[in-house]
Amino acid sequence: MNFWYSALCLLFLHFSVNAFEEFTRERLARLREEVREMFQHSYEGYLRHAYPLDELRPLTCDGIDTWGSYSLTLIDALDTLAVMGNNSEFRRVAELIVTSHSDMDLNINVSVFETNIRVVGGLLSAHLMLDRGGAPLPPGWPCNGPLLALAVDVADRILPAFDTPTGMPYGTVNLRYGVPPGETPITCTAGVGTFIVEFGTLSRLTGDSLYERVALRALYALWERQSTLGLFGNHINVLTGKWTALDAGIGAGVDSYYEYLVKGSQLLQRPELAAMFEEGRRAVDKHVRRDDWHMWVSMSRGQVTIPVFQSLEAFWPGLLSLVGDDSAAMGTLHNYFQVWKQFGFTPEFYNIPHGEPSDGREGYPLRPELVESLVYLYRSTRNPTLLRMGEHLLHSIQHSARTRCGYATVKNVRTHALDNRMESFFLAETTKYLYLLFDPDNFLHNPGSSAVEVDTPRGPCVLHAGGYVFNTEAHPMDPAALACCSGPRLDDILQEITDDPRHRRFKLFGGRPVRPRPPPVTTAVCRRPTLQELIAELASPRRLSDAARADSEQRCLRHLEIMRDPAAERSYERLRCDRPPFEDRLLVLNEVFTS
Ligand code: DMJ
Repeated sequence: MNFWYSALCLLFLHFSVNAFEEFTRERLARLREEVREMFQHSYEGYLRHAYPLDELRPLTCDGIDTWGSYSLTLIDALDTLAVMGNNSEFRRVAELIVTSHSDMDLNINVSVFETNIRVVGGLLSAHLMLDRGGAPLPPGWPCNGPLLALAVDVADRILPAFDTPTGMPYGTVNLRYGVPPGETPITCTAGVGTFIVEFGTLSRLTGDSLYERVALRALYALWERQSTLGLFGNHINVLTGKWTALDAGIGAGVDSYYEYLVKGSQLLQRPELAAMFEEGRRAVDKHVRRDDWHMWVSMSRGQVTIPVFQSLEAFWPGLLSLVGDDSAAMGTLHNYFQVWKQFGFTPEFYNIPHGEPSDGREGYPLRPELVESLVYLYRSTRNPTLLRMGEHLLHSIQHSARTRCGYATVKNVRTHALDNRMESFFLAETTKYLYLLFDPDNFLHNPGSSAVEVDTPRGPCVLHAGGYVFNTEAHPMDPAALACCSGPRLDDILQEITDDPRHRRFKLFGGRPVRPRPPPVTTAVCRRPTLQELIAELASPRRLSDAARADSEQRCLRHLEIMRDPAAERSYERLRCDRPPFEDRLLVLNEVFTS
């Protein structure tokens, strides 16, 4: 343990002692209610002034279509209603979305990334929460249902974007016609590597492995193109596989690629993805990290190119906590929180050497990343200082961003002037994470102490046993539901245990005749982990044994082979892809660091 970490711990301990005295259950309940009111105020503002458009404009109190034309805020906010226990509204809106979006056959160009994380992710998560939200359960749930069908419909409409020689997707797709002619082939790294959580969920729930395979292929395509330092650039040409923006970092344009290696491995029990993250993180620590900051560096040489901290990077401490490294997470979080305290918000870009927001990037669009990290770290450490930080964040937003009909983007963190925009992630993420921070007993924090049994066409299933994996838009996925719809049936598990001589001696199922076992039917790309591996993984999810790691590397190689087998894929009509017009390329340059 180095000197600075020890000093930091003492500092935290000092605050903790004070904070511990302050954070009674009553105080937590008050904070929770304050967050609920914050959500309710902006949600109602959206419904009253903006629905069915995508977003509320919180200064003019009207609405606007932004990312598509699919009532984005309503879909993005739906599962937050269930998380906060507003079941009647959850039920009403779940039905409304099914009836008002019978399909997504819309002639609109949308971002493949945003549609996936906000719409597909939002629909899947709401589908998996139907029972929690007190909604009627459709026949075959959780492996069936109208919200799942709608998520499949949307995913099918963005799939043509992945029909490229590299397997990496275009950034834009038309929901009716596929990739627009002349579409630029330049996509940011996160735009390539942020699908495995949603697509894996789709595959495991529906039994159609296509989605998971497509997402994995894109992840591996990126992985193969890492620099000799083990770093990833910011933008890549999905037709040629050549990097077009060479700055490596953990913020805008790259962020959720790292996030999905961790979350994909946890949700889908794919240790090879965790191994990829660990390797990627080693390179980040070696070349991108400077003390507890992260800068932008050249992906090939490692020298600093842009010495800024970006507001989006604040998810990183949460991710580190998720992989079990709370000490590194605390150090970095401390730096980010100091920036928040300096201005009352984190600006989009903060120039580290100058200690100032970067010109033109002084805004705070109500982003969730800092409070997201607080949630993971608090869950892991129970350090009440983190609650105090959360309270500080909540009151900054209350103080400066609240308007008559919602909450507004802060245009400039120096002056706290406001902009007429409330992104849908404010209701999907920022308010949800704040609520979860102050609600330690929320079902989403279940440490595995309770579960629910449901009857499904595949037999009895245990759901809501904890271990929820949040997509990058804070839409939680229940891993138990995935196992329920695609994993071995209870009968198979009993059979496996009965067959195993190590278990037979316990006479667990003494007297039960051992039936000959048919070969396992798998829908996923790789073999399923054995029961023993699953148990070992559940008992110690953060540690991979050497044997497991070696096995995961083998599996990783096998995936690559499978992914390269074109015969194994469903084919799409190849879409014409002309050289992008000059304006489009300029637009892409401008997009660097703006996602
Ligand atoms: C969200 O849409 C997601 O969290 C995404 O990964 C990054 N940007 C916003 C929130 O800041």
